[in-house]
Amino acid sequence: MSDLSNRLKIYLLEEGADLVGITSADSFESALEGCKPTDILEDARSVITMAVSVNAAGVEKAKAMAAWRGKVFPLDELAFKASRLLFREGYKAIVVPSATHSAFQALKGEISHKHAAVMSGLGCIGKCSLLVTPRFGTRVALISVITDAMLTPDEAFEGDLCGDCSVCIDVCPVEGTINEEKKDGYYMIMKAQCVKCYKCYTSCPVGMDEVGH
Ligand code: B12
Ligand code: SF4
Ligand code: SF4
Repeated sequence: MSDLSNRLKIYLLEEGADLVGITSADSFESALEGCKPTDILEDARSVITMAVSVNAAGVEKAKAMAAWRGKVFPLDELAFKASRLLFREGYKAIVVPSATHSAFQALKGEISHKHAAVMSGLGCIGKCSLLVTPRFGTRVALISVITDAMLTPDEAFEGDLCGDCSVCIDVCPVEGTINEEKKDGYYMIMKAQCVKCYKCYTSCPVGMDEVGH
């Protein structure tokens, strides 16, 4: 691993990230049109993705929403720190916000943090189409930083953490929103039907014993 990649990871973990991964900008080839790192930074080479755990196992919607929102500012700060370190080393860096109003409206982000997280080894896309991490299940909040620095990429996550589980399908209040259908090899949901109840997020049994913070 390059010295800069290593330093960046150690620094971000010390500053409060629970998981940090790096992927190459090239790994976004199959991403939606307009949602590639090079659409944001023309000479993008690497994407750093950070996850912070969210203490929302088994809680109701209002608590889950508050717990998730409470992580947006810490994540912004972590991403700012990552971009500042890269800038001081002479590189360009652009923060992709954890989620913006326009991204929720358009049903697609500037880049997909879930996609970046899978490619940088943090977890897999589960049946509910959320990122599932081995330690925290779905209960993480994500942010990414795009840079022209050539960092050492992590291995993409290859495992399947869902197996025969169907908890998210069973708890979703809008039938047919979560199904076992895959597109391009990944689970998809019927996005427009989602009522944002957080049930798939709070109920995933993976990492249920890890409370998070
Ligand atoms: C738009 C959006 C929504 C939309 C659409 C959700 C969706 N499934 O895309 C709505 C409003 C429905 C929504 C709901 C929720 N969201 Co939301 N949402 C976003 C946002 C802003 C963009 C996601 C996006 O770009 N989707 C478009 C594309 C990527 O989605 P897609 O077409 O389904 O993607 C598939 C394809 O790209 C395919 N694929 C094709 N080629 C390839 C190649 C590779 C390598 C990979 C991996 C995949 C892949 O796999 C993907 C997954 O199925 C992100 C923040 C961000 N910028 O990433 C948060 C985000 C995904 N949401 C989040 C959360 C917490 C939620 C909710 C739990 C609560 C809420 N906010 O209401 C629910 C859960 C619903 C669900 N089961 O998905 C978290 C997810 C954390 C996690 N563990 O994954 C994010 C990352 C916000 C954050 N920064 O933490 N969300
Ligand atoms: S947030 Fe609620 S409605 Fe949306 S997919 Fe998850 S369980 Fe279904
Ligand atoms: S609830 Fe079960 S099926 Fe759904 S994402 Fe979590 S492990 Fe996968």
